[in-house]
Amino acid sequence: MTPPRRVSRRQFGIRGLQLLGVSLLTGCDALSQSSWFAGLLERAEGLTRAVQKAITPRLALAREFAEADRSRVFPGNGTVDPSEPDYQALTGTGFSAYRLEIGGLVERPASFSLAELRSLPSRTQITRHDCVEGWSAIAKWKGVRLAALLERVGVKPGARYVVVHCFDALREGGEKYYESLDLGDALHEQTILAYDMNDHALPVTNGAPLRLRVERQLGYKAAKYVRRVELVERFDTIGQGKGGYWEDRGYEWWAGI
Ligand SMILES: Nc1nc2c(c(=O)[nH]1)N[C@H]1C(S)=C(S)[C@@H](COP(=O)(O)O)O[C@H]1N2
Ligand SMILES: [Mo]
Repeated sequence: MTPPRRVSRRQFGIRGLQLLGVSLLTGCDALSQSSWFAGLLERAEGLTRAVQKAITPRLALAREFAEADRSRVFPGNGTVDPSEPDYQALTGTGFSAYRLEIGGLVERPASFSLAELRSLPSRTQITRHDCVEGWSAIAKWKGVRLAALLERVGVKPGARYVVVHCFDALREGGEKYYESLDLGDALHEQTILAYDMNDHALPVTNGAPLRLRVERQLGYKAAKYVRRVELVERFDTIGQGKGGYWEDRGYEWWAGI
């Protein structure tokens, strides 16, 4: 028999996700009254910072643009053609054998083909990508909401961060690219794993077949060539412990724009 406490916690989590979805449409008030969300933000940030201070900026949408604002050229940056053999094997078949894996602190570890990902709740948005190197570009992105995926697999109560692992290393044989978000950003309405860019399948240059879009942070958070998503309580044992490839090399973990 399942202990009653576990059942209620789990139901709480599912209800919380539904609540979040509804509240994003109805505004901040209902959400700020949700102790589940308040608790989530505190856990996600590991801070006792006043919730009212945390909530507004965390829920705000990044600016969205019109079709006509899209950049004629959207550069590729960092890795633009992963040389890793397991990635090359996938490009050879048009990514038909690709599966996104989701594991770690989830109730139901799973993997998803691109067709399955395309059948889940999606979002389309035209946003501006800002790279720390000093360039910006606007594109239209369509992808599965990370919140929808997390709802599918069920987030365990101890989970605090979503880590995204990629196929590529920037130097041959070097550390693989990775990034991490707290649950507040992972569940944000505009946080998607994008499979389309400007109405076409994402090109290899920009992260095929799947890349993260996290629109209120700098470009290096937007991990390309996503292979695996892992829910963790802490990330200090991953990579060099700072939560991302560039964070391990001195960039900020919270890269708000
Ligand atoms: N896997 C992976 N993701 C990555 C990078 C990378 O080198 N590898 N570079 C990052 C940086 S610094 C930027 S600015 C953007 C570039 O995305 P783009 O190639 O679509 O312009 O991807 C980010 N995500
Ligand atoms: Mo960047």
